[in-house]
Amino acid sequence: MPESITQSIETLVHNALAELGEAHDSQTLDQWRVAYLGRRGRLTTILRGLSQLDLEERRAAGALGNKAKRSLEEHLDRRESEIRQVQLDRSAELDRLDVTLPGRPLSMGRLHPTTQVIREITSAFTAMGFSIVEGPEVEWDKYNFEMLNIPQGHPARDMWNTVWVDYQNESGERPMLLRTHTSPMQARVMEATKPPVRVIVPGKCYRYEATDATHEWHFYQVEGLAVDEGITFADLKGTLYEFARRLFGEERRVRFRCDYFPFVEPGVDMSIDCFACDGEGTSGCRICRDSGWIEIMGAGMVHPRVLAGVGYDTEKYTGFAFGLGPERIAMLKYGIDDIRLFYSNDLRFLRQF
Ligand code: FA5
Repeated sequence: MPESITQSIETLVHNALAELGEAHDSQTLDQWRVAYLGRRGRLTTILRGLSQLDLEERRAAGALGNKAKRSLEEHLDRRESEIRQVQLDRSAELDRLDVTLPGRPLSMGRLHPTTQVIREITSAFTAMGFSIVEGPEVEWDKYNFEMLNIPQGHPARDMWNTVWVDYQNESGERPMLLRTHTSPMQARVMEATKPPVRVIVPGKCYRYEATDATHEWHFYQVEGLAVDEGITFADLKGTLYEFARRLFGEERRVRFRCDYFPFVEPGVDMSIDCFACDGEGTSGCRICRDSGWIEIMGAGMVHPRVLAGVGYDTEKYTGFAFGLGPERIAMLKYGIDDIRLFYSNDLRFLRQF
């Protein structure tokens, strides 16, 4: 074998190993592999040139070339694992955890005060045999007004300032609105079920109103409806009295006064005695404004026209209904003096509950 070939293979191996020792990342290793061992690499080029030699020389030079190739490959593997180990050590050092450090406190979420009060209200009624149903917030005039004995043009419509939806039907009417109360669900539930009915309906309502400390333009209501044979006003009073006792405590007194809602007859509003001044109406009571009583809901016996409207036999069935405002109840329970705090998303307020 010619001396020059042995020499150039040995020089190549020497240079290659020197360069390999300088490689510190996988990208440089890859470039090295291509330069020396690739299809057009330096060693491959030398081995290709052996074809001009005679058989004996070719065999000896080939063996030397292959030995050099194996050696370079072994060195490459070794260098690769060295580099990997250095990288691992470095990242272990950088990501080192001090397990003795105290943990960061977790910030816990909590239920909105309205949700908490709605849950208290609904569980008071479910314990008395009512089941919970929900209904649409975008409603038809038919359910929000007409089926509740409030026809077009009825002056009682002014009791509920309405947000109308910009939708027109083929007859040019605009019958779609954001429900002003949860009472439309009275009609929807009765339309879909035969008596006996015993439901409560928590849900959101909207009114086109200026806001103040006790009025929001969007707020919640919880509606109640019970219809069966022989239901009387005494059942209404007993149910609501029990509700007030469960929510506000044994010692609370309850007062019913006449009120007007077109879908009940007779209609009432229900108040509880003020727990801030113990019903004394002492001068300066911020909660009851010196009256000794706090109004919490409207209620009454379902109007026979509403029962007839859903096809119920008014000779056979009677019922009562009520609608209360959970935010107002939360305000009373927790002494909150402005309803607008509920939905202004101020964490200082929300974290108190
Ligand atoms: C009604 O909405 C009737 N649908 C209630 C009813 C149901 C009567 C069934 C008879 C039978 P009213 O507008 O008074 O009634 O509202 C009922 C309750 O909703 C109020 O007592 C109050 O707690 C709450 N509420 C009414 N308007 C607002 C408002 N703007 N912001 C916050 N809460 C309100």
